[in-house]
Amino acid sequence: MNRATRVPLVCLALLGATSAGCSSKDETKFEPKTPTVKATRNAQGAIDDRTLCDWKNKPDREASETAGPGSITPNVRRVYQVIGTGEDRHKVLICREIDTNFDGVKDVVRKYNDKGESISEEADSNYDGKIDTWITFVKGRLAEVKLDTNYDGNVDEWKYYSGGKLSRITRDTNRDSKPDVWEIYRDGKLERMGVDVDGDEHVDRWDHDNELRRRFEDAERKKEEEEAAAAAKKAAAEKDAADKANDAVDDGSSDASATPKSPPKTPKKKK
Ligand SMILES: [Ca+2]
Ligand SMILES: [Ca+2]
Ligand SMILES: [Ca+2]
Repeated sequence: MNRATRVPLVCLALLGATSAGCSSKDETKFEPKTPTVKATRNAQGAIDDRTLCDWKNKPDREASETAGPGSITPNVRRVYQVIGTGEDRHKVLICREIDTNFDGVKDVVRKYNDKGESISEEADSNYDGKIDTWITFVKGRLAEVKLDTNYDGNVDEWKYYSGGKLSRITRDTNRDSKPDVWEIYRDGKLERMGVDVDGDEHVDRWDHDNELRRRFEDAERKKEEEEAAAAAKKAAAEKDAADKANDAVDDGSSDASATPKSPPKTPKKKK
């Protein structure tokens, strides 16, 4: 009895330490004979990890937990839908959620269709317990990202993608939940920016050149700064190397350093 209950706990404890623990077996085999997750009950007792996948009390779904990179305890849960019966019976990954900051609470969830394509992702990027990032995929490709950048619960930035590339961003800068800035992108680069000044959700002014110029100048300045930093670093490294070389010479035979400096006396006076 005692031993029987203890085994899973040992398993759990091993999951993080050794990647070849019980978890990876379950994951690669796709056949968790021991339903890996029976619990939000963890080894200790009752820890609610605030699961974002829908799998509890669903007999046709199975969940498995593994420890991702850098985690000691299982922080990744995969939920599978069981499809078919008998010989046809197989499992499809429909949901994956991760505790990315290892505090025991799940903060990113991605959902998949039965073709294995991503449908959506949600994330609590600042770990305050509220979702602030919503991503939508179309045919498995990134299509839309909605962000609550000030974490007040309202979306204030919408990013739209076409063919996987950023095509448009709209922003709500005055916090009235309506977009007032439009940015149009081509080939992933900002082409023009429009501003709604009077709040009727129509662009009143296209800041075409100004914005482009600003971005260009920003990029240029950044480049210059990086180059300056690189140059400074290089100079420091060279100085360091030169100092070392000098030290080496000083430490070494002084004859060696003396010889090349003083050229051989020129026997000029021949007459
Ligand atoms: Ca977390
Ligand atoms: Ca949040
Ligand atoms: Ca607005």
